[in-house]
Amino acid sequence: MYITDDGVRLNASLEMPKEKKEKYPLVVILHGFTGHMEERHILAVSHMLNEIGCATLRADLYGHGHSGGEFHDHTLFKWMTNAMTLIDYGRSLDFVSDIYLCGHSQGGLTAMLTGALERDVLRGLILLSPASMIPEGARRGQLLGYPFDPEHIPDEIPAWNNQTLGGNYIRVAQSIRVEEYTARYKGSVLLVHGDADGAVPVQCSIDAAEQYENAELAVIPGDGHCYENHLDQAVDAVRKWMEKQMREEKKA
Ligand code: FER
Repeated sequence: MYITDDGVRLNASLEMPKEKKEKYPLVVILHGFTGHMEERHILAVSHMLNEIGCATLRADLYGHGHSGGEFHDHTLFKWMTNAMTLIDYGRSLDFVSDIYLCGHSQGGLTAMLTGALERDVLRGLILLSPASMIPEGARRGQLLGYPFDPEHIPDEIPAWNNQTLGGNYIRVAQSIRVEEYTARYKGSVLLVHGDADGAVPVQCSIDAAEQYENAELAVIPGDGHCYENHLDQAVDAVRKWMEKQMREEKKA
């Protein structure tokens, strides 16, 4: 199905838990930079959540997968707007109880930023290897291993898979102070990160766990950026945390 955000079609998939009930928590799941909603780790988390009684909404974000927009033109602002649109869609569903936002890497950073904007709507954040160093890298002139002059932003820089990324991506990223967003979110946060992640250092999650008022951190020893070695452990960390949230939800 498609969910439209300001005229841009977002390819999305809503999946329900097996067990039938009147209401379910909904987890909105965001992929990373150059990723898409069918990636192995995205599917693994989503299907586990369906098993334990959550509905999930996965989507391809602007310029990615089968959604509209050009990769070259995507920015963190566009992804944040996409995330808000997906949350609004979730709020329109009468079977949805609490809404959680989950994101991997750049999608994890997007979840951190959107979490602050939707702090009164989101029951919790699940941050998988969140790429929280992107804004500082953009200010320093270092993204994707490509150095540039942060005061004279290039029209484009080389990105993965022979693609190019427009300078507006950098302009937007430079404007974001991640710690202002983490300070604004007071709900429950789970961080999951492999300590052998070569794309996003585990320190990003260690720092974020300290910045949040109410965060838990699961470091997966020997795992990489997409949980290539221990996907089961990453999924299990999310399962345990979410089961605890659902028990507390019931009590409330
Ligand atoms: C970067 C390192 C990692 C970067 C983006 C990422 C745009 C994102 C990784 C991901 O989403 O998987 O320098 O710059």
